[in-house]
Formats: sequence, structure tokens, C-alpha cells
Amino acid sequence: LDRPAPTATASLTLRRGAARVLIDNWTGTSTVPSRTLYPHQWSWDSAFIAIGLRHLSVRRAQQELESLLAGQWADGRIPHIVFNPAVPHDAYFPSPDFWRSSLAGRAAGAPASAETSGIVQPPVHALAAWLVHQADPEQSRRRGFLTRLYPRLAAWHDYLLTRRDLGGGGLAAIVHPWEPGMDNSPCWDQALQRVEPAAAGEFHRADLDHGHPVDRPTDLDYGRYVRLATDYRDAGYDDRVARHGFAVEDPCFNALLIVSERALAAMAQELGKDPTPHTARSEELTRRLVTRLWDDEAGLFRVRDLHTDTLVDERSVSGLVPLIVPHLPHDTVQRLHQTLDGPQFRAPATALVPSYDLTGHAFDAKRYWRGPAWFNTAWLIQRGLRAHGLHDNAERLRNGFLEEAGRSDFAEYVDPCTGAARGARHFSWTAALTLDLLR
Ligand code: 9YW
Repeated sequence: LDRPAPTATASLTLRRGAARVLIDNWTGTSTVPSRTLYPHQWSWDSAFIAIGLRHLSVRRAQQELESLLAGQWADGRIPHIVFNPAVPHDAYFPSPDFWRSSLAGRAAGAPASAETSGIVQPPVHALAAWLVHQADPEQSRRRGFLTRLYPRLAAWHDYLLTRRDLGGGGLAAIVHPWEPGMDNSPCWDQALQRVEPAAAGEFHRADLDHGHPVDRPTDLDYGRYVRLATDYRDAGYDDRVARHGFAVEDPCFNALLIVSERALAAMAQELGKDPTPHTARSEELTRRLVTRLWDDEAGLFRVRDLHTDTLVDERSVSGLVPLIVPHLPHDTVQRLHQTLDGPQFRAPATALVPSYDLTGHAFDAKRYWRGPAWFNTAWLIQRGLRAHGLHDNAERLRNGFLEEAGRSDFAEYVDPCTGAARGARHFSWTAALTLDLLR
């Protein structure tokens, strides 16, 4: 699907529309992903949102990240949700009554002053902080933005590479399907088979009050999500004692860690500190990513299940996002590029990249991360294409992104077979990344 770059008028309309979404979804200290579906602050959403907000208000973009970091735990983890105390508990499940972070997470260093979840999301934050800094370096220096954020972001990465190196292979593991930000991806199906689901009567899914059941994860998925989160909570969210019933290494999560580690190097340099520990770490992580997760035959990265120590036989967009890593071997980049352009990921009705192999046995064009094409992964991949000099492909993806973001009224995702908008509208990261691509 080749679409022209938006005209000046179309760009103006898009910019206005995207700004309106971010203004409407701003709560005073941060941005909700969606007014209807997600009424609190989400971790990787906030990173993407900050990347877009910097084009509207650098101050707000900084605040977005600062308010998220106010929920950081003493062990370094950045929780995947920071709850807004003003929102009624039945507006979203699992609510603070379920996570009980300030009580159950005390040993792991949960803050006493904020309620959060106990799991994490992909580490896009240092990349976001660096991009926000670059939007107005003088203002950033005046406010001591990086001076305050750098040690916190470094602690976050330390947490991931110590407590979360569950496989001992030098990559960060995730312990819940909500952690990679792609909860019902077929990549987790096999590992989830081992998890005894919580009974459907034990929880009430607030997502179904706003979302359509065919778009959303199933009740069986939710039963397993609840079981895993309950077990983690009952272990005090302490990775030293928790027996993780689900533990996998995800390519997208680790690729973002690499890119963010490079952002920490840039920050260290800016702050007059030694950047080499961060560059060395990003290089080491890149080697580990390739050694542990690359599948040459499939032409993409795969998920490693740490319970069986094998690669999971599914192809998902997560395995293409590592294109964003700048120092990948040349052959790997070539293969990723081919896979992206091949029958598994070139969709009939969208320029965006489907979340799962179009020819795969579990493909479902409507259901969340089992097929639909998302805007955040498209943004990451177009950045990766540019990083490797594949400008024509990057431009094609960018133009498609902008056209579809506008046409879908900033949808959460689109059906890759029909191009129809799905999920929530006025979705914050879709609007934010639109602003970023308009430049
Ligand atoms: C849920 C907020 C989050 C995103 C995730 C997405 C979804 C939460 O929404 O997860 O309740 O399903 O999968 O990536 O951060 O937008």
C-alpha cells in the first residue's frame, strides 16, 4: 500500500486532531491511554505519549515521565500502571484492591504514597526521556530534567538485568503476558498452558464494559492473567523468592532495552559522566539478543520460553521490532527486511505491520495482539528502517501510518485485512506518535 505523504492541509488537520486527543486525555499530571478503556497511567504508553507531547509542550512531556517515575519502586522497577486515586476502583480491573502494592510490595520497595501494579512493561522510557530532552535542551538543563531522571532510569535497567535475568543468559525476562504490552499474543499460548486459570467468578472484567468481546482477550486468558498476578503478589512481588509460573525472553522488550541503554549513554555524556558502561552493555545485550533469540530460518527473532529453554514456534511483530537496534549484523537486517515485506507481514489493507503472522494458525484479524496492526509497533519499525538506511520503506510506513491514524480517528489498532478501525478511538499513543511523525 503506497500512500502519498500528507498535503500541508492534511498535515494541519492531523496535527490539530492529534493535539486535541492529547489535551482531552491529559489529567493534570499525566495522560490516560484512553478515556473509556484505560483510565489510569500506563508505563509504555506514557513513554510513547511523551515522545509526541514534546512537540506540543516540552514541560508536559517531562511531567508525563516524572509522574510515572513517582511510582517507581525502590528495587528499580517501573510499574506497568500507576493508579489515579480519583478514579473509582470498579472503572478498571485489576484495580488497586487487587494489586495491593503499598502493602504486598513493601519488601520489594513499592512506594507507600502511590498505588501501582506490581509488574512492568517494555523499557522505552530512557529513549523517550532522551528525545524529550532533545526537543529543548536548554529548558531541560534549566530544570535539571536529566539530572533527576538519569539515576532512576539507570536503576530501572539494573533491575531488569539483575532481578529479571531469570534465564541467566544476560537478557531480561518477563513474568506475565501484560509485561511485554502484547497480552494475548499467540507467543504466550504454549507457556500459558501450564498455568491453572483462576475461576471466572473470582474477578469482574471491567474492560468488557467498554470494549467489544471479539476484540478483547478471552475469559480463559484473563483467568490465567489473574492467577499469575495473584501468585506474584503472594510472593511479595519479590523476584528472589517468586516461583514464576511464566517466564519468557521477549525480543521487542529486550530490543527496547538496548535502544534505551544507548539513550542512557547519551544522557551520561550530556551530564559529564562516563557513557562507556552503557555502550558496553548495549553491545553485550545485542550479542545476547542475536545468540538467544534470532531464528535465521524464520527470518525473525523469536520468544524464548525459559521453562523449556526453547524458542517458541510463532511469528509475531515482536520479532521484527529489533530492527530498531542499530548494530545488528548486516545479514540479520536483510532477513528482517525480507520478512517484513513477505506474505506473513505485508497486509492487504494496511501499511502498518500486523501483530501476528497473517498465515499463522492462530491469526485473528480482530482480536487485539493476535493479528490487528498497531501504531506503536509501526512507529518503532519505521524508526528501525531509517536506522538501517531503508528510507523508502520507512517513508511508506510513515505515510500509511499518518493516513490511517487520521482516517481511524486515532484508533487503538486496525484490522489488517479490511483496514477498519478497531478498539478504542482517540487513543493517546496513536495521536502522540502521529505528532512525532509529522515532525
Ligand atoms: C489491558 C494500555 C495498555 C497497553 C497494552 C495493551 C493493553 C492492558 O492496554 O493492555 O487491560 O489489556 O495490551 O500494550 O499498554 O493502553
